[in-house]
Amino acid sequence: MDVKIVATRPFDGQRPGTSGLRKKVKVFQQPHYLENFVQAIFDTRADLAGGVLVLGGDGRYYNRQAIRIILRMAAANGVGKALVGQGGILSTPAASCVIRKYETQGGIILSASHNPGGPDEDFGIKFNTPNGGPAPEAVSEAIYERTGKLDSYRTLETPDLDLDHIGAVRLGEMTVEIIDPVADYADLMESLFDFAAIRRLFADGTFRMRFDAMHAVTGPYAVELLERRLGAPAGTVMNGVPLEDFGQGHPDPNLAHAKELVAMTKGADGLDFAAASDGDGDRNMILGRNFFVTPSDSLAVLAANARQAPGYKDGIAGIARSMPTSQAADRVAEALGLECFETPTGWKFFGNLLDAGRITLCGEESFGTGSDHVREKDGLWAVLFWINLLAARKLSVAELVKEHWQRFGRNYYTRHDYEAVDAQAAADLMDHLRRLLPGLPGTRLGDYQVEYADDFAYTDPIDGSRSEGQGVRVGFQGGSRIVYRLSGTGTQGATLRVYLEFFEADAARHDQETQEAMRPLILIARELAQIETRTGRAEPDVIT
Ligand code: VG1
Ligand code: CO
Repeated sequence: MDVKIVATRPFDGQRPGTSGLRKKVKVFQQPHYLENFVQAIFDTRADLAGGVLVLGGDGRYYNRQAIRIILRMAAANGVGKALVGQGGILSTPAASCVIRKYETQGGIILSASHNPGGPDEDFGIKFNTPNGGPAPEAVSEAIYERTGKLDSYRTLETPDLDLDHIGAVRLGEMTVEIIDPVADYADLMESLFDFAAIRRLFADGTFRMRFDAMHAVTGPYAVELLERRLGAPAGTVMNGVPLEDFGQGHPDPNLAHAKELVAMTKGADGLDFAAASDGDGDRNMILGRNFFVTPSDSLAVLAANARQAPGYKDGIAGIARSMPTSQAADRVAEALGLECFETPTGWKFFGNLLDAGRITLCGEESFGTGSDHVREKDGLWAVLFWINLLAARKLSVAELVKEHWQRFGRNYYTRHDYEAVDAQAAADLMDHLRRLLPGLPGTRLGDYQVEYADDFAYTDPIDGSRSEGQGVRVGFQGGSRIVYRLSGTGTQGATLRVYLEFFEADAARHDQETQEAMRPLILIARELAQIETRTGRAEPDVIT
């Protein structure tokens, strides 16, 4: 094996964000850019030499080229074996499943998740540790530090490998095993949910649903699970063929980007159930007839009903949610006498709690829900969980959620995003808010009395690691909140996220339109942060 040592120089800005390194494809296509980051992974993860690496991505533009670059480098860096999804495909939760199942030394996932794909759009790479989860901050930081010092990387000069046929081939001294990207994951799903009950629901013929794969990675997974293993009618999965540019869409399962699907749930004749997933398959949106389930409510409803699914029949340990996620899950935890954790944004912060068995379910307001079955959020898992609940409880989506609100109260919730704003203006806005913090507690903003105001910091209860500057929280008496933070996944300027939550205990007031019910809080949030004066934006770009 002739290892080629290629001279290189560090690039600025290879620090991973909320979920790996995400940049425009053009940035990744610069000579040595991807290679440097990958070499930094091999340099800092010594056990990959002689070990097993999982590799796959969401199929977006540049996925195949990147896989080939990484495979050559893996062989040149002494990796013993690479497990690669056929065609270079592995959804993020499936990659996590494979890393865990085969007890590998980690994985590299290629994805920019819900960001658009194509030659002028986004690409991304992240390293997952042997527990199957996204690298914790200390690991990412070590990789980043290494990128600043590199002067060479290792690769091979070999012809392109065939990624499309299942089986093992050699690359230098490394074995490359092309695996079925769906089978292991589908088996895991079958072990968690009541497939017999779900099959009966579909066989009955009255339950009508669609799953929108948004031309992204979940198509083959959803067809296998819903149409093949569970017997849903052909065509249940829409946009099921993964495309490099996601059909020029924005593979983000929310009310703004999955319009066609949402329309199918409207009216007296609307679907009973509809769901969608994102580019890499870790997000989910849940809809019923004329009904949208907020991701925060979804986590709370799954937690309250978990015993209905065979995989959780003995009950759950604790629950965790990211800080901006609504406190609906906290109310369930309290009622069930479970521990509840509030973590910074990003799935990596759930890993230690899951590994330690302190939590079983966790979620984020950004359409992310998951459990201890893998170490990533999992879109299809959430969809199957919901179908399992509908089959077991024999209620509609709306009935299930309304029943939940009756019992626990309703946490009205919305997120307003201001995208691609000037980065300096966004940083100044956050500074302005931080300066206001000490003076806020005890003051009144409109009808709301400020109870606390802080810049969220978190100490991991398992390893004691500390994460600061995780977003500004303003909490009001009665449980309402405003949270501000800047996105760590965007590739253009800054994205300001404003998260709003308003608690209503009275069931007679649970049927208000969300934006209307939250209007006073929305206006307070805009004024307090001086959003229009500082960013020039009178209205958000995306409301979810
Ligand atoms: C966003 C979401 C966050 C999520 C992250 C990765 O991050 O807010 O909750 O964990 O995306 O999800 P940010 O920093 O842009 O707010 V995914 O599906 O993009 O891997
Ligand atoms: Co994603």
